[in-house]
Amino acid sequence: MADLPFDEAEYRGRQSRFLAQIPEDNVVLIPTNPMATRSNDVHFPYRASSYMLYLCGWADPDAVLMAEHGEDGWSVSLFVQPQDTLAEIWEGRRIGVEGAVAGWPIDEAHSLDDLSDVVEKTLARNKGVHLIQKLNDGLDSVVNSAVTDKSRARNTFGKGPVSITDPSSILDEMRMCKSEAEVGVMQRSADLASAAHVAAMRATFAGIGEWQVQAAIEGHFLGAGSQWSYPSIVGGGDNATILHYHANNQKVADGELVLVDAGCEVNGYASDITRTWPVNGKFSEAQREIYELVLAAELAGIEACQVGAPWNASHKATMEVISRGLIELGVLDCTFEEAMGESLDGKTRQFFMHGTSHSLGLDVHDVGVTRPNGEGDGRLLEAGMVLTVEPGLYFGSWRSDIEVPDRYSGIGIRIEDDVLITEEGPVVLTSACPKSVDDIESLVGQGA
Ligand SMILES: [Mn+2]
Repeated sequence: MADLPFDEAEYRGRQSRFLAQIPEDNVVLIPTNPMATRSNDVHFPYRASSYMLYLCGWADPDAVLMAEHGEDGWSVSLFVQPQDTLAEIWEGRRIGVEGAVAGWPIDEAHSLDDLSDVVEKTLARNKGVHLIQKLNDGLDSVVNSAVTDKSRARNTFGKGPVSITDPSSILDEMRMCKSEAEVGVMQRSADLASAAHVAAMRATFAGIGEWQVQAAIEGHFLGAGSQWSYPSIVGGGDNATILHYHANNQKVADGELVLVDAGCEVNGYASDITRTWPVNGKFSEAQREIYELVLAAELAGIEACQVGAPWNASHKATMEVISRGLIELGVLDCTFEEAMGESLDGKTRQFFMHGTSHSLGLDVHDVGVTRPNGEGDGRLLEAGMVLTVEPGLYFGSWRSDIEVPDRYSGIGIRIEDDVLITEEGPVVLTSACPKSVDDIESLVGQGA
Protein backbone atom coordinates (compact mmCIF):
# COMPACT_ATOMS: atom_id res chain seq x y z
CA MET A 1 0.00 0.00 0.00
CA ALA A 2 0.98 3.59 -0.56
CA ASP A 3 1.57 5.86 2.45
CA LEU A 4 -2.07 6.19 3.50
CA PRO A 5 -3.39 7.29 6.91
CA PHE A 6 -4.94 3.84 7.60
CA ASP A 7 -3.96 0.26 6.81
CA GLU A 8 -5.69 -1.82 4.15
CA ALA A 9 -7.78 -3.78 6.69
CA GLU A 10 -9.31 -0.52 7.99
CA TYR A 11 -10.36 0.66 4.53
CA ARG A 12 -11.57 -2.82 3.50
CA GLY A 13 -13.63 -3.04 6.69
CA ARG A 14 -15.33 0.29 5.91
CA GLN A 15 -16.04 -0.82 2.34
CA SER A 16 -17.57 -4.13 3.37
CA ARG A 17 -19.71 -2.64 6.17
CA PHE A 18 -20.99 -0.10 3.63
CA LEU A 19 -21.58 -2.55 0.77
CA ALA A 20 -23.36 -5.02 3.06
CA GLN A 21 -26.14 -2.41 3.18
CA ILE A 22 -26.47 -2.14 -0.64
CA PRO A 23 -28.70 -4.54 -2.67
CA GLU A 24 -26.52 -6.95 -4.65
CA ASP A 25 -28.12 -5.99 -7.98
CA ASN A 26 -27.14 -2.34 -7.55
CA VAL A 27 -24.02 -0.51 -8.77
CA VAL A 28 -22.36 1.96 -6.38
CA LEU A 29 -20.87 5.11 -7.90
CA ILE A 30 -19.17 7.66 -5.64
CA PRO A 31 -17.40 10.56 -7.35
CA THR A 32 -14.97 12.81 -5.50
CA ASN A 33 -15.26 16.62 -5.34
CA PRO A 34 -14.58 18.59 -8.53
CA MET A 35 -11.91 21.30 -8.66
CA ALA A 36 -13.39 24.71 -7.77
CA THR A 37 -12.53 27.90 -9.64
CA ARG A 38 -11.29 30.82 -7.54
CA SER A 39 -11.03 33.30 -10.41
CA ASN A 40 -10.29 33.03 -14.12
CA ASP A 41 -7.82 30.12 -14.48
CA VAL A 42 -6.89 29.87 -10.78
CA HIS A 43 -8.41 27.12 -8.66
CA PHE A 44 -8.96 26.87 -4.92
CA PRO A 45 -6.57 24.41 -3.25
CA TYR A 46 -8.04 20.98 -3.93
CA ARG A 47 -9.81 18.99 -1.19
CA ALA A 48 -11.15 15.49 -2.01
CA SER A 49 -14.62 14.50 -0.86
CA SER A 50 -14.76 13.07 2.65
CA TYR A 51 -16.58 9.96 1.35
CA MET A 52 -13.71 9.21 -1.05
CA LEU A 53 -11.13 9.74 1.70
CA TYR A 54 -13.18 7.55 4.03
CA LEU A 55 -13.62 4.63 1.62
CA CYS A 56 -10.19 4.46 -0.01
CA GLY A 57 -7.95 7.40 0.90
CA TRP A 58 -7.73 8.69 -2.70
CA ALA A 59 -6.97 12.42 -2.43
CA ASP A 60 -6.51 13.48 -6.10
CA PRO A 61 -9.17 15.20 -8.26
CA ASP A 62 -11.77 13.71 -10.63
CA ALA A 63 -11.75 10.12 -9.33
CA VAL A 64 -14.87 7.93 -9.23
CA LEU A 65 -15.23 4.89 -6.96
CA MET A 66 -17.41 2.09 -8.34
CA ALA A 67 -18.54 -1.13 -6.66
CA GLU A 68 -20.35 -4.03 -8.31
CA HIS A 69 -21.45 -7.36 -6.87
CA GLY A 70 -20.32 -10.40 -8.87
CA GLU A 71 -19.80 -14.12 -8.35
CA ASP A 72 -16.98 -13.47 -5.86
CA GLY A 73 -18.87 -10.80 -3.93
CA TRP A 74 -18.34 -7.05 -4.11
CA SER A 75 -15.52 -5.67 -6.21
CA VAL A 76 -14.31 -2.09 -5.75
CA SER A 77 -12.76 -0.19 -8.60
CA LEU A 78 -11.47 3.34 -8.98
CA PHE A 79 -11.38 5.56 -12.06
CA VAL A 80 -8.35 7.86 -11.91
CA GLN A 81 -6.55 10.42 -14.05
CA PRO A 82 -4.28 8.47 -16.41
CA GLN A 83 -0.58 9.28 -16.54
CA ASP A 84 -0.02 12.02 -19.11
CA THR A 85 3.38 13.71 -19.45
CA LEU A 86 2.05 17.01 -20.79
CA ALA A 87 -0.60 17.35 -18.07
CA GLU A 88 1.92 16.32 -15.43
CA ILE A 89 4.46 18.94 -16.59
CA TRP A 90 1.88 21.64 -15.80
CA GLU A 91 -0.23 20.22 -12.97
CA GLY A 92 1.95 17.76 -11.12
CA ARG A 93 2.66 14.06 -11.05
CA ARG A 94 -0.21 11.59 -11.33
CA ILE A 95 -0.41 8.22 -9.66
CA GLY A 96 -2.06 6.68 -12.71
CA VAL A 97 -3.98 3.45 -13.19
CA GLU A 98 -1.17 1.02 -12.28
CA GLY A 99 -0.07 3.08 -9.30
CA ALA A 100 -3.65 3.21 -8.03
CA VAL A 101 -4.23 -0.52 -8.15
CA ALA A 102 -0.82 -1.25 -6.61
CA GLY A 103 -1.04 1.21 -3.73
CA TRP A 104 -4.70 1.76 -2.81
CA PRO A 105 -7.28 -0.52 -1.13
CA ILE A 106 -9.18 -1.33 -4.34
CA ASP A 107 -9.55 -4.38 -6.60
CA GLU A 108 -9.32 -2.69 -9.99
CA ALA A 109 -8.41 0.67 -11.50
CA HIS A 110 -9.46 2.29 -14.76
CA SER A 111 -8.54 5.45 -16.63
CA LEU A 112 -11.12 8.21 -16.39
CA ASP A 113 -11.00 8.21 -20.20
CA ASP A 114 -12.97 4.94 -20.05
CA LEU A 115 -15.50 6.14 -17.45
CA SER A 116 -18.58 6.39 -19.70
CA ASP A 117 -17.91 3.08 -21.51
CA VAL A 118 -17.25 1.02 -18.41
CA VAL A 119 -20.07 2.57 -16.39
CA GLU A 120 -22.61 2.05 -19.22
CA LYS A 121 -21.68 -1.64 -19.49
CA THR A 122 -21.79 -2.12 -15.74
CA LEU A 123 -25.17 -0.40 -15.45
CA ALA A 124 -26.64 -2.66 -18.16
CA ARG A 125 -25.95 -5.68 -15.92
CA ASN A 126 -27.69 -4.23 -12.85
CA LYS A 127 -31.13 -3.15 -11.66
CA GLY A 128 -30.32 -0.03 -9.66
CA VAL A 129 -27.66 2.59 -8.91
CA HIS A 130 -26.46 4.03 -5.63
CA LEU A 131 -24.99 7.33 -6.81
CA ILE A 132 -23.96 10.56 -5.11
CA GLN A 133 -25.15 13.14 -7.65
CA LYS A 134 -24.15 16.75 -8.44
CA LEU A 135 -20.41 16.18 -8.10
CA ASN A 136 -19.59 14.82 -11.55
CA ASP A 137 -21.83 16.09 -14.37
CA GLY A 138 -20.54 13.59 -16.94
CA LEU A 139 -21.21 10.66 -14.64
CA ASP A 140 -24.66 11.97 -13.68
CA SER A 141 -25.71 12.18 -17.34
CA VAL A 142 -24.44 8.65 -18.14
CA VAL A 143 -26.43 7.27 -15.22
CA ASN A 144 -29.54 9.40 -15.81
CA SER A 145 -29.81 8.44 -19.47
CA ALA A 146 -29.33 4.74 -18.64
CA VAL A 147 -32.15 4.95 -16.08
CA THR A 148 -34.42 6.93 -18.43
CA ASP A 149 -33.82 4.50 -21.33
CA LYS A 150 -34.64 1.58 -19.09
CA SER A 151 -37.79 3.19 -17.73
CA ARG A 152 -39.03 3.81 -21.28
CA ALA A 153 -38.30 0.22 -22.28
CA ARG A 154 -39.32 -1.32 -18.96
CA ASN A 155 -42.02 -3.57 -20.40
CA THR A 156 -40.08 -4.66 -23.48
CA PHE A 157 -36.42 -5.39 -22.78
CA GLY A 158 -35.57 -5.42 -19.13
CA LYS A 159 -31.88 -4.58 -19.05
CA GLY A 160 -30.31 -1.80 -17.03
CA PRO A 161 -31.13 0.16 -13.88
CA VAL A 162 -34.53 1.59 -13.02
CA SER A 163 -33.72 3.59 -9.90
CA ILE A 164 -31.13 5.97 -8.45
CA THR A 165 -30.60 5.96 -4.69
CA ASP A 166 -28.37 8.32 -2.70
CA PRO A 167 -26.08 6.17 -0.49
CA SER A 168 -24.74 9.08 1.58
CA SER A 169 -26.99 8.51 4.60
CA ILE A 170 -25.51 4.99 5.01
CA LEU A 171 -21.98 6.43 4.97
CA ASP A 172 -22.97 9.31 7.24
CA GLU A 173 -24.20 6.90 9.89
CA MET A 174 -20.97 4.86 9.64
CA ARG A 175 -18.86 8.00 10.00
CA MET A 176 -20.51 9.04 13.29
CA CYS A 177 -18.61 6.52 15.41
CA LYS A 178 -14.85 6.71 14.98
CA SER A 179 -12.57 3.67 14.99
CA GLU A 180 -9.52 3.51 17.24
CA ALA A 181 -7.31 4.39 14.25
CA GLU A 182 -9.49 7.39 13.40
CA VAL A 183 -9.35 8.59 17.01
CA GLY A 184 -5.55 8.39 16.77
CA VAL A 185 -5.55 10.71 13.75
CA MET A 186 -8.07 13.04 15.41
CA GLN A 187 -5.84 13.22 18.50
CA ARG A 188 -2.95 14.39 16.29
CA SER A 189 -5.20 17.02 14.73
CA ALA A 190 -6.30 18.13 18.22
CA ASP A 191 -2.71 18.27 19.52
CA LEU A 192 -1.57 20.36 16.57
CA ALA A 193 -4.45 22.82 16.94
CA SER A 194 -3.80 23.05 20.70
CA ALA A 195 -0.14 23.89 20.10
CA ALA A 196 -1.15 26.49 17.49
CA HIS A 197 -3.47 28.24 19.98
CA VAL A 198 -0.66 28.30 22.56
CA ALA A 199 1.69 29.81 19.94
CA ALA A 200 -0.91 32.48 19.15
CA MET A 201 -1.40 33.29 22.88
CA ARG A 202 2.37 33.68 23.28
CA ALA A 203 2.56 35.97 20.23
CA THR A 204 -0.29 38.28 21.37
CA PHE A 205 0.28 41.86 22.58
CA ALA A 206 -1.98 44.88 23.23
CA GLY A 207 -2.79 46.50 19.90
CA ILE A 208 -2.11 43.36 17.83
CA GLY A 209 -4.00 43.04 14.53
CA GLU A 210 -6.55 40.23 14.29
CA TRP A 211 -4.75 39.15 11.10
CA GLN A 212 -1.50 38.82 13.05
CA VAL A 213 -3.11 36.42 15.52
CA GLN A 214 -4.46 34.52 12.49
CA ALA A 215 -0.95 34.45 10.97
CA ALA A 216 0.53 33.04 14.18
CA ILE A 217 -2.02 30.26 14.37
CA GLU A 218 -2.17 29.35 10.68
CA GLY A 219 1.63 29.67 10.38
CA HIS A 220 1.83 26.98 13.03
CA PHE A 221 -0.55 24.76 11.02
CA LEU A 222 1.48 25.21 7.82
CA GLY A 223 4.79 24.72 9.59
CA ALA A 224 3.58 21.34 10.81
CA GLY A 225 2.47 20.27 7.31
CA SER A 226 -1.20 20.92 8.05
CA GLN A 227 -3.71 23.63 7.15
CA TRP A 228 -6.95 25.07 8.50
CA SER A 229 -10.05 22.87 8.49
CA TYR A 230 -12.30 25.96 8.24
CA PRO A 231 -11.45 29.66 7.86
CA SER A 232 -10.13 30.98 11.18
CA ILE A 233 -12.31 33.35 13.20
CA VAL A 234 -10.24 35.98 15.02
CA GLY A 235 -12.44 38.63 16.64
CA GLY A 236 -11.19 41.35 18.99
CA GLY A 237 -13.54 43.18 21.40
CA ASP A 238 -17.00 43.59 19.90
CA ASN A 239 -16.04 41.50 16.85
CA ALA A 240 -16.05 38.48 19.15
CA THR A 241 -19.83 38.91 19.46
CA ILE A 242 -20.30 38.20 15.73
CA LEU A 243 -20.53 34.43 15.56
CA HIS A 244 -19.09 33.88 12.09
CA TYR A 245 -16.76 36.90 11.97
CA HIS A 246 -14.22 36.42 9.19
CA ALA A 247 -12.86 39.88 8.29
CA ASN A 248 -9.96 39.54 10.77
CA ASN A 249 -8.77 43.02 9.80
CA GLN A 250 -9.07 45.13 12.98
CA LYS A 251 -6.56 45.92 15.72
CA VAL A 252 -7.34 44.70 19.22
CA ALA A 253 -6.90 47.49 21.77
CA ASP A 254 -5.28 47.25 25.20
CA GLY A 255 -7.92 45.96 27.63
CA GLU A 256 -9.88 44.00 25.01
CA LEU A 257 -10.30 40.26 24.59
CA VAL A 258 -9.63 38.34 21.40
CA LEU A 259 -11.74 35.29 20.51
CA VAL A 260 -10.00 32.72 18.30
CA ASP A 261 -11.98 29.85 16.73
CA ALA A 262 -9.48 27.91 14.62
CA GLY A 263 -8.70 24.28 13.86
CA CYS A 264 -6.61 22.27 11.45
CA GLU A 265 -6.78 19.10 9.41
CA VAL A 266 -4.65 15.95 9.69
CA ASN A 267 -5.24 13.34 6.97
CA GLY A 268 -8.58 15.05 6.36
CA TYR A 269 -9.71 14.92 10.02
CA ALA A 270 -10.65 18.25 11.58
CA SER A 271 -9.97 19.74 14.96
CA ASP A 272 -12.04 22.70 16.17
CA ILE A 273 -10.92 24.82 19.13
CA THR A 274 -12.06 28.17 20.49
CA ARG A 275 -10.16 30.12 23.12
CA THR A 276 -10.63 33.70 24.31
CA TRP A 277 -7.83 35.68 25.94
CA PRO A 278 -7.01 39.26 27.00
CA VAL A 279 -4.53 40.78 24.54
CA ASN A 280 -2.66 42.52 27.37
CA GLY A 281 -2.36 39.28 29.36
CA LYS A 282 -4.70 40.21 32.22
CA PHE A 283 -8.46 39.71 32.42
CA SER A 284 -10.39 42.70 33.83
CA GLU A 285 -12.74 41.89 36.70
CA ALA A 286 -15.81 42.02 34.44
CA GLN A 287 -14.13 39.89 31.77
CA ARG A 288 -13.09 37.36 34.37
CA GLU A 289 -16.65 37.07 35.74
CA ILE A 290 -17.98 36.16 32.30
CA TYR A 291 -14.99 33.98 31.46
CA GLU A 292 -15.32 31.91 34.64
CA LEU A 293 -19.04 31.46 33.96
CA VAL A 294 -18.48 30.24 30.38
CA LEU A 295 -15.69 27.94 31.59
CA ALA A 296 -17.91 26.46 34.33
CA ALA A 297 -20.61 25.88 31.71
CA GLU A 298 -18.12 24.25 29.35
CA LEU A 299 -16.88 21.87 32.05
CA ALA A 300 -20.49 20.93 32.88
CA GLY A 301 -21.16 20.40 29.17
CA ILE A 302 -18.17 18.07 28.86
CA GLU A 303 -19.24 16.13 31.97
CA ALA A 304 -22.67 15.59 30.37
CA CYS A 305 -21.06 13.77 27.40
CA GLN A 306 -21.70 10.25 28.71
CA VAL A 307 -22.57 7.07 26.85
CA GLY A 308 -26.38 6.79 26.79
CA ALA A 309 -27.03 10.48 27.40
CA PRO A 310 -29.09 12.20 24.68
CA TRP A 311 -27.34 14.37 22.09
CA ASN A 312 -28.79 17.49 23.74
CA ALA A 313 -27.37 16.71 27.21
CA SER A 314 -24.33 18.96 26.77
CA HIS A 315 -26.48 21.89 25.63
CA LYS A 316 -28.87 21.47 28.52
CA ALA A 317 -25.95 21.40 30.95
CA THR A 318 -24.30 24.55 29.58
CA MET A 319 -27.66 26.37 29.47
CA GLU A 320 -28.31 25.54 33.13
CA VAL A 321 -24.96 26.84 34.35
CA ILE A 322 -25.12 29.97 32.22
CA SER A 323 -28.73 30.71 33.18
CA ARG A 324 -27.97 30.49 36.92
CA GLY A 325 -24.83 32.56 36.41
CA LEU A 326 -26.56 35.33 34.50
CA ILE A 327 -29.19 35.61 37.26
CA GLU A 328 -26.47 35.71 39.95
CA LEU A 329 -24.51 38.38 38.08
CA GLY A 330 -27.71 40.46 37.76
CA VAL A 331 -27.70 40.28 33.95
CA LEU A 332 -31.07 38.54 33.96
CA ASP A 333 -33.85 39.67 36.28
CA CYS A 334 -36.08 36.61 36.03
CA THR A 335 -36.60 33.11 37.37
CA PHE A 336 -34.34 30.21 36.40
CA GLU A 337 -37.26 28.71 34.48
CA GLU A 338 -37.75 31.90 32.48
CA ALA A 339 -34.04 32.03 31.70
CA MET A 340 -34.05 28.43 30.45
CA GLY A 341 -37.37 28.56 28.60
CA GLU A 342 -39.70 25.66 27.77
CA SER A 343 -37.34 24.14 25.22
CA LEU A 344 -34.02 25.85 26.02
CA ASP A 345 -35.27 29.00 24.27
CA GLY A 346 -35.63 31.37 27.24
CA LYS A 347 -34.06 34.72 28.13
CA THR A 348 -30.54 33.26 28.31
CA ARG A 349 -30.65 32.91 24.53
CA GLN A 350 -30.28 36.69 24.20
CA PHE A 351 -26.65 36.26 25.16
CA PHE A 352 -25.96 32.62 24.18
CA MET A 353 -27.38 32.34 20.70
CA HIS A 354 -25.99 29.08 19.36
CA GLY A 355 -25.98 25.38 20.15
CA THR A 356 -23.34 23.69 22.29
CA SER A 357 -22.24 20.65 20.27
CA HIS A 358 -21.72 19.37 16.75
CA SER A 359 -20.22 16.16 15.48
CA LEU A 360 -16.58 16.34 14.35
CA GLY A 361 -14.59 14.14 11.95
CA LEU A 362 -13.66 14.28 8.27
CA ASP A 363 -15.88 17.36 8.18
CA VAL A 364 -15.72 20.06 10.81
CA HIS A 365 -19.51 19.99 11.09
CA ASP A 366 -19.53 16.27 10.55
CA VAL A 367 -22.25 14.24 8.89
CA GLY A 368 -24.85 12.05 10.57
CA VAL A 369 -28.27 12.63 12.08
CA THR A 370 -27.99 13.82 15.68
CA ARG A 371 -31.47 15.22 16.34
CA PRO A 372 -33.96 13.80 13.81
CA ASN A 373 -36.03 16.66 12.34
CA GLY A 374 -34.10 19.04 14.62
CA GLU A 375 -36.49 18.15 17.44
CA GLY A 376 -36.32 16.62 20.89
CA ASP A 377 -33.20 15.63 22.83
CA GLY A 378 -31.77 13.63 19.96
CA ARG A 379 -30.11 10.22 19.67
CA LEU A 380 -28.13 8.69 22.50
CA LEU A 381 -24.37 9.15 22.66
CA GLU A 382 -22.26 6.10 21.82
CA ALA A 383 -18.61 5.30 22.46
CA GLY A 384 -16.53 6.49 19.51
CA MET A 385 -18.55 9.60 18.75
CA VAL A 386 -16.55 12.85 18.72
CA LEU A 387 -18.31 16.14 19.33
CA THR A 388 -17.45 19.68 20.29
CA VAL A 389 -18.58 21.41 23.48
CA GLU A 390 -18.63 25.17 22.93
CA PRO A 391 -20.79 27.46 25.07
CA GLY A 392 -20.38 31.21 24.73
CA LEU A 393 -21.66 34.54 26.03
CA TYR A 394 -21.90 37.61 23.84
CA PHE A 395 -22.59 41.17 24.95
CA GLY A 396 -22.25 43.13 21.73
CA SER A 397 -22.23 46.87 22.45
CA TRP A 398 -23.78 47.31 18.98
CA ARG A 399 -26.90 45.27 19.82
CA SER A 400 -29.98 47.51 19.79
CA ASP A 401 -32.47 44.63 19.94
CA ILE A 402 -31.61 43.61 23.53
CA GLU A 403 -30.53 45.30 26.74
CA VAL A 404 -26.79 44.81 27.14
CA PRO A 405 -25.49 45.53 30.66
CA ASP A 406 -22.86 48.33 30.68
CA ARG A 407 -20.50 46.30 32.85
CA TYR A 408 -20.17 43.59 30.21
CA SER A 409 -20.67 45.61 27.05
CA GLY A 410 -18.20 44.64 24.31
CA ILE A 411 -17.36 41.24 25.81
CA GLY A 412 -17.67 38.08 23.70
CA ILE A 413 -16.33 34.79 25.07
CA ARG A 414 -16.51 31.23 23.74
CA ILE A 415 -14.58 28.19 24.93
CA GLU A 416 -14.58 25.08 22.75
CA ASP A 417 -13.01 21.65 23.10
CA ASP A 418 -13.24 18.40 21.11
CA VAL A 419 -14.61 15.49 23.14
CA LEU A 420 -14.45 11.74 22.51
CA ILE A 421 -17.26 9.67 24.02
CA THR A 422 -15.98 6.53 25.79
CA GLU A 423 -17.44 3.93 28.15
CA GLU A 424 -15.18 5.42 30.84
CA GLY A 425 -16.54 8.93 30.31
CA PRO A 426 -15.66 11.92 28.15
CA VAL A 427 -12.06 12.28 26.91
CA VAL A 428 -11.05 15.82 25.95
CA LEU A 429 -8.89 15.44 22.82
CA THR A 430 -7.91 19.13 23.05
CA SER A 431 -6.84 18.99 26.71
CA ALA A 432 -3.36 20.26 25.73
CA CYS A 433 -4.90 23.67 25.01
CA PRO A 434 -4.92 25.73 28.25
CA LYS A 435 -8.16 27.35 29.37
CA SER A 436 -7.95 28.30 33.05
CA VAL A 437 -7.60 32.03 33.80
CA ASP A 438 -4.21 31.48 35.45
CA ASP A 439 -2.80 29.33 32.62
CA ILE A 440 -3.92 31.81 29.98
CA GLU A 441 -2.61 34.86 31.86
CA SER A 442 0.76 33.18 32.29
CA LEU A 443 1.06 32.46 28.54
CA VAL A 444 -0.23 35.58 26.75
CA GLY A 445 2.59 37.77 25.43
CA GLN A 446 5.37 35.48 26.63
CA GLY A 447 6.81 35.12 23.10
CA ALA A 448 8.22 31.98 21.54
MN1 LIG B 1 -17.17 24.21 16.50
